[in-house]
Amino acid sequence: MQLKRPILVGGLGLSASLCLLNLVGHSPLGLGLMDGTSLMAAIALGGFYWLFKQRSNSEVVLEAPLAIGPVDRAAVEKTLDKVEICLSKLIDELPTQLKTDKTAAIWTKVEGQRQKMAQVLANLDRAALKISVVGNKATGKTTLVQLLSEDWQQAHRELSIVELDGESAVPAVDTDLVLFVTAADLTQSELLRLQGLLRDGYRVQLAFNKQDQMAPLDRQSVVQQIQTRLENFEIDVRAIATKPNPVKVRRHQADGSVEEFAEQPEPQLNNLTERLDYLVEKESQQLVLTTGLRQAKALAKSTQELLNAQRRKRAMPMVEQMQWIAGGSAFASPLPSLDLLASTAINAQLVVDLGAVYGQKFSLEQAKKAAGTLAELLVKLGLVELSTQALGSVLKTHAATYVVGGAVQGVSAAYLTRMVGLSLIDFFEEQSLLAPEKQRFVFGEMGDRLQSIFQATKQGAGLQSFVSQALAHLPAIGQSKTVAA
Ligand SMILES: Nc1nc2c(ncn2[C@@H]2O[C@H](COP(=O)(O)OP(=O)(O)OP(=O)(O)O)[C@@H](O)[C@H]2O)c(=O)[nH]1
Ligand SMILES: [Mg+2]
Repeated sequence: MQLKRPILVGGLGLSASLCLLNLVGHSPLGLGLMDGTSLMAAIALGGFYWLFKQRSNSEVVLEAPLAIGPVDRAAVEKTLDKVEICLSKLIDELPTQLKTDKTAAIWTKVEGQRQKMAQVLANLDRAALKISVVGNKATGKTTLVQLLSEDWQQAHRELSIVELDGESAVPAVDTDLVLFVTAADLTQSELLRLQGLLRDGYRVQLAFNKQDQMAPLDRQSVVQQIQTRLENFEIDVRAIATKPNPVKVRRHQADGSVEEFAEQPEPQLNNLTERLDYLVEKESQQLVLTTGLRQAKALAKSTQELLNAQRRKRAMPMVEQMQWIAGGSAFASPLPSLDLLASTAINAQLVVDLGAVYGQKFSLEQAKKAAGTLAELLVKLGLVELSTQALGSVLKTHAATYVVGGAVQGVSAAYLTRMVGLSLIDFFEEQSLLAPEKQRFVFGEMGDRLQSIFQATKQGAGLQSFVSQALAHLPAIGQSKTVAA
């Protein structure tokens, strides 16, 4: 019985999938139809690939360069134009009923985005700067803020300086300069935080505090060390001591005795205040424009996310429709190769349709190739195998159901189609957040995404509820219930 319908049943699903991949010219292992031994090898390879991926992810690599070049007003305006285009698209794509119903929640959101756009523009002309002081615990942030406010800030009254608590606090979006305080060579987590700040478009100044705790020679080598680490980041480093430890002073008296007392050295802040003077006097407008650009970009992102949420509402029913078509055809088809051709055709259709929802045009040729690549990934990562087994055992627990031959195939095909659909939506959404020149529709790079979507769905009652839905949607399997009763 099983041999007649080998598609997606246990390990045989794998060989059938490989057969298909061969048909569409995508044999991942160059083996075509496989026997039992090579099948095991393929499964093992899938596992190996997974292990390998896990390992290579564990090391943190700092990306460079991230520094921001000079910003002009036109760049901010251009980004705001994009926000407006995105809002127009959103409105344009609204279902007719929402388009006319101005009380709908989406219109409040659109209005909110427009107000923020006006605010960004208005803020470009301000004179007051905002500095946020960040850094690890007890590096001297409070002492520094206090010192600056007592002295340096008196000459720059329009300026505000705030200390952020916590080692991962994110500065307010209207922060013009982040003053990052460290008290030693930068740790990996500090570097990551710096990198995050730069990626988010903040201008950063580094203050290396507690110089008094170091011998003069060490001082220099640590400063150099820090500068080397920051080479690609264009971040300036200033060595300071906001509250040097008291030093013991011995004074020889006229009578020959020695008097010993502790003296509090003056704070060493000049290095930093010189630099801050320069920034406030010469770079103030740049700092404000950089903040404006960052705000405009944040607005572009949140607007694109609004658009994506709207698009997802159209995309999900498409995925659902396709998954039941895939399930139905896999269940009904007498020939495994036909089932598989059907499922690739369905996935290709999904690429075209979902692409269209997310504003990406794919030819049928491109879509077929993409579907082949995705099928290849599913096999290579062992996901066909895993889900077929998992769904098979869930089906067995449906005691009321007499599971006819083909039920596992049907449910699995539907499930795989759903996972592919969800991954594509995720992929298109992520791409939409990138600048057009950075968008890359390389479907072969969707492996991690497929893995995590499978993982997320497998947890909890995901599979169980999917099987219940499948039994309701695949009529032939549903009928078999009466056979059992
Ligand atoms: N030796 C030395 N100690 C300093 C210096 N600056 C600050 N300290 C000391 O470091 C400790 C922490 O200083 P704070 O200014 O409270 O540091 P902080 O970063 O605000 O600390 P949290 O807000 O708790 O994270 C205090 O005991 C300060 O006296 C310095 O230049 N040299
Ligand atoms: Mg503090």
